[in-house]
Amino acid sequence: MYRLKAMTPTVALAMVLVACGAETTEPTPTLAPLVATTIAMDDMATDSTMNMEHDDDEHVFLFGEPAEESAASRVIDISTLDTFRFTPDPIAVRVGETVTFRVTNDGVVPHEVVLDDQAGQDTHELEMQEMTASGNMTMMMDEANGFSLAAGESKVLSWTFTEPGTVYLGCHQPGHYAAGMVASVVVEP
Ligand SMILES: [Cu+2]
Repeated sequence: MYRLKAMTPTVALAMVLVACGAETTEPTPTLAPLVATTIAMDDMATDSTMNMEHDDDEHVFLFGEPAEESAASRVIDISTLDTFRFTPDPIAVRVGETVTFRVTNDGVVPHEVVLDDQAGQDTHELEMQEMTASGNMTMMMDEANGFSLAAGESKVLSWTFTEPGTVYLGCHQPGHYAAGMVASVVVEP
């Protein structure tokens, strides 16, 4: 809770900046507004009520939800490669199925795995680009829908898929996503 109170002035400032930015063609690209705007956009994307008590770490997923590893009916082994690819790709799952993705970085540079729909991938890519531009750290923290992987590292992500369609595993290390480091997860009805 202390964190939410601490965030409130920043979010309020960001909202003013966003409001200003909407009226002009290009907000001044200084560091502080970029970071603040990212926070504000997160809140707007996940909470239409703009509730200031909302935890900005919470992310609403339209295609499923995180699951306990013990609930998974199968394990799908995935590798991240320095050729900016995931293998295998595509990956097929079924609606209602809970699976564990066991992802291993078989490359020598850091990679990451973010499970999300196209909008989520776009948002995360923008956040990573802004962090890179600002000179801040570019390794994402472990989240409900993803993590970063050092060379040789292996982590698991368990997920229950609830809607048919195609979602994605994306790597948003600088330049990787643009180079095509995204795999399709086809959720079959
Ligand atoms: Cu990568």
